[in-house]
Order: sequence, then C-alpha cells, then structure tokens
Amino acid sequence: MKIALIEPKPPINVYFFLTQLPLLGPLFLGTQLKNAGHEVKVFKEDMVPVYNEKTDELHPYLKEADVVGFTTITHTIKRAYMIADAIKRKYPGKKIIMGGPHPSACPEEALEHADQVCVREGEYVALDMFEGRNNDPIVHGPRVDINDVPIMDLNILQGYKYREKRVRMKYAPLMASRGCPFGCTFCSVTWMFGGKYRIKDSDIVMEEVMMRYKEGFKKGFFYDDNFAAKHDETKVLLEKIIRADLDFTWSSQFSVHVAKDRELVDLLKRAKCQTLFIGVESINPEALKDMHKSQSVKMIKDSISTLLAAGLRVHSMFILGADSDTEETMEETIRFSKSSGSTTAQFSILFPIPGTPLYDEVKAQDRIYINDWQYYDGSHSVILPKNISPLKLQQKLIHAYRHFYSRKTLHWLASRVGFFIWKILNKKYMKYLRYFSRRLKKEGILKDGVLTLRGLRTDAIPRILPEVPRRKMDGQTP
Ligand code: B12
Repeated sequence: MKIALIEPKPPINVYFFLTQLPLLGPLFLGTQLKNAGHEVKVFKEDMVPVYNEKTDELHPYLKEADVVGFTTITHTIKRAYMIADAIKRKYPGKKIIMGGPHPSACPEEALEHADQVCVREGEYVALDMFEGRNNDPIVHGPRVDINDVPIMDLNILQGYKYREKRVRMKYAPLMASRGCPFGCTFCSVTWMFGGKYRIKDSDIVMEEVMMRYKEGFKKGFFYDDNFAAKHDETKVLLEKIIRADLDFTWSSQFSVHVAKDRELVDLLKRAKCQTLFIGVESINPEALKDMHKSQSVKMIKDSISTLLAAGLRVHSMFILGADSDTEETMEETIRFSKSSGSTTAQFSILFPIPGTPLYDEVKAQDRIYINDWQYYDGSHSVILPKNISPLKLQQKLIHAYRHFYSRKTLHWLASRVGFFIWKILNKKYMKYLRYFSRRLKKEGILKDGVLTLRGLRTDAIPRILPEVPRRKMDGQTP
C-alpha cells in the first residue's frame, strides 16, 4: 500500500528558523507503517509543499497514494482541511485520516474533511486504520508504552536528503519521554498524553542518539515537554550521554524545578545540553495562579540564575494576558525578561488551545472574539483579556520583543524587521483588532468581573476572520 503523511505548513511562518523540526507523529507512525511493508512518504510542507492553491495542483504522489494521513495543530488545521478537500474533489475514493492535537480535540469538525480521525496517541491504532481493519469514524488511541515506539526512519521524510547530503534539518529530532505531571490551564499536553510521565528506557534513547550521530547530526532537540520530570531517571540517561563523549550538543524543554537539583544541573552541562527552554510564563504571582503553574516567582528567579551560572543557555518563555495581568504587571514581566539575563526569550499572548481547561473556561464565558483557527498561535490576541484592550495586549507583545532584543544591534534590527513584516502579513487581523477594540470601548461592559461585549456569542462568531464592516455599520455585531 502507498501512504502519504502530511504536516501542513502554517499560514505565516514566524518560526522559520525552527521549521526544520517536524512534528514526530508522522515519523513514528510512518516508520511503523514502513516496517509493516508499506511505501511511506512524509511531507513536511515547509520542506516540500503538497498543494498549490493558486493552480489547484496536488503533489503527484497524492494521486498514487492509497491512503493520506494528516497531522495537524490548531494553527495549521485550515490548510489541512483545504488540502483534504482538494484531494477529495480530485480523487473522491481516496481515504483520508487525520490525527494530531487539533483533530484530537475537535474530531467531529475534522470528520467534515476526513474519513477517520484518530484521537490522542496513534501507535496502537494506526496500522488497523490504514490497513482498513478499523473503519470507525473516530478512533481513540490508547496510551502507548513508549519503549514500543520504533526508532524513527528519517529517510521517509521528503526533502530530508538531497543527493545523499542532508539539507535543511539542523537538529536531530529525539524524544525521551511523554506526558507531563503538571496541569497548566493553557497547555494541551497533559490532556493529549496524560499526567503520568512516561520515560523511555535510557538504552533505547542512547541507541537513537548514536544513530543520529552516525548520520552526521552534531545537534539535537529532545521534543520532551519536561525533559527532567523524574530527576533520578534523567540522571541515568545523562550519565550515558557523558560516557559516550560525543561532539553533540542538544536542547530541550524543562520546568523551573530542574535547577533545584544541583547535581542534575551539573550533569546537564557535562552532557552538553546547550539551551534549556523554560516555561516562566509570568512574574505576576496571581497570573501564575490563574494558569495553575506549580512555581513561585522566587523559584523562577533562582532557577534562571542557577542555570546561567552553570554556563547553560536559558530560553525563557513568557505568556502575556492572564486574567490577573494588568498593563503594569505585564510591564514588570517584560522588564524581568531582560534583567533576568535569559539568553533568549519568547513571548506569547495567552490563547485557548481546544481541549484545554482554558478553552472550556473562556468559551463558557463568551470571551472568544476570533474563532478563525489560523490565529491560534500565541502571536495573536483572540480572547477578551480582563484588564486591557485586545489591541493594547497585541501592542504589548510587540513591545516585549522590542524591549528584550534591544541589547544587541543585530537583534534589535531583526526584531524591527520581523514585526514590520508581521504587520504587513497581518493587515486584515490588525484592521479587525482596531475595529473590535473601538466597539469594545463603545459597548463594552463589565459583568461579574468579566469584560463582555453586548451581543458577543462565542459560538456565533464565524470560523473565518470577518471583514471589517464600513464605518456606518460599526454598531452591528460582526
Ligand atoms: C516540537 C514542538 C514544536 C516545534 C516544531 C513543531 C512543528 N513542526 O510544528 C516548534 C518549537 C517550532 C513549535 C512551535 C509551535 N508550537 Co509546538 N510543540 C512541539 C511539541 C513539544 C512536540 C511535537 C511532537 O512532535 N510531539 C510528539 C508526537 C509524537 O506527538 P503528536 O504530534 O501529537 O502525534 C501523536 C498523536 O497526535 C497521533 N497523531 C498525530 N498525527 C497523526 C496522524 C494520523 C493519521 C494518526 C492516525 C495519528 C496521528 O499519533 C502520534 C503518536 O502518538 C508539542 C508538544 C507535544 N508533546 O506534542 C508542542 C505543540 C504541538 N505545539 C503547540 C503550539 C501551540 C505551537 C505554536 C503555535 C507556538 C506556541 N505559541 O506554543 C508554534 C506553531 C508552530 C507551527 N507549526 O506553526 C501546541 C499545539 C496545540 C494545538 N492544538 O494547536 C503543542 C501540543 C504544545 C501545547 N502547549 O499544547 N512546536
């Protein structure tokens, strides 16, 4: 059987420098399907696009493929639907299966464009779905034993190799665990993979590291959401990496708790961990509480300084716009990002990922004013913040980047150019935001402590960002 697995490209690629990192679902499942004897091609659209919407042309392999699978997050779901619809239009008999975080949270919506949807993990159900033994429209994937997950065969990734030379992928994709013991309200990981942290046998991880190293990779990225949730087991793996003595640096995501264990920090440094991506989110204690972060402001500050003092790089990730955030608290967080000495920083606007407690909460409160999934990426304001206008919040995000990256001329220049381009690409969004903020000012009321707009009903907002009505229609609900 011929199988195509597609990771659609995002509408605007703000992560262009990191886009060599493919989502691992298609690589794990594709390897499994290949091992079962199928011909598998994985298309990460940033590398090899599969659809030209201007000419309505599909990649030739999609004609040959018997089954087409999609892996998508909320931000890329619209393109997944567009490509799936084009496939169905041209080849009506072709089977389409969708999976990934967004279809898992919204399976009925995805079924309007696919024959089957996989909810949560795919490894134990994919073979039956692709080979046609399980034809249920919605298939719930059980939690897998991650030691059963095969070592990825990167050769199935189209565009990965060019004339036997590796191109585009700088970081070897690796994964040593699944799940997260924390329950941050905005994150879909605990819902997708569970609160029980599953860690891979360190020998299997080492086998994969060695394989990537032999393939020529000098850098790696562990896709774990919390690389060191179980300190003792992580230490076993780190000791093995140190013993292997490779010319190989790597990075991963961590919680601030990592720095409480000095031995662990020391091992990370010796194992050539380069950058720790830390979920700081805010230094407003109330905002941390809102988001159910299991960390205090003191822990954040201690953690960053300990890691930096150990010679590690810290990429701090911040979230602006929690319910307890005011302009002042956000300013404090922004000032802290720079004074903390963090090597790099990333700022997001709080946004509701379907499936998360935050999504259910703001939906029930009718605070979603943009339903268009393409804006669900953390760089757009889509829900009514409590203490600031949506437009001001958007401007705060831009200000945060400018402030943090003002240290070095090159960074300053890059952030200016970056946002200039962002604004051009987001003309429609900015126009809508201005219009919406104007209406909010005119009609907004405070009800039970929540800012609401008269007549705003989350479920009545269209899925496509509405055009801004002409001035005379300003009074009407969009
Ligand atoms: C690595 C990573 C990145 C990388 C690159 C990812 C990429 N190519 O898009 C970087 C750092 C660039 C990144 C950026 C962003 N990310 Co990110 N990222 C991840 C991370 C940590 C790992 C992804 C991964 O490979 N997981 C492991 C694989 C095995 O899981 P999986 O893809 O879900 O696949 C399993 C199932 O879903 C299912 N499945 C998947 N596809 C299919 C297909 C079929 C046919 C079947 C049957 C089954 C199936 O089976 C798979 C195996 O069990 C996840 C968190 C996580 N643990 O998943 C967040 C995550 C995917 N990111 C997320 C987000 C929101 C973003 C950003 C918008 C930034 C932000 N503000 O956080 C951007 C957008 C990037 C873009 N594409 O435009 C969210 C997405 C939630 C959502 N519903 O949209 C996640 C889930 C994190 C979270 N906080 O909730 N990200």
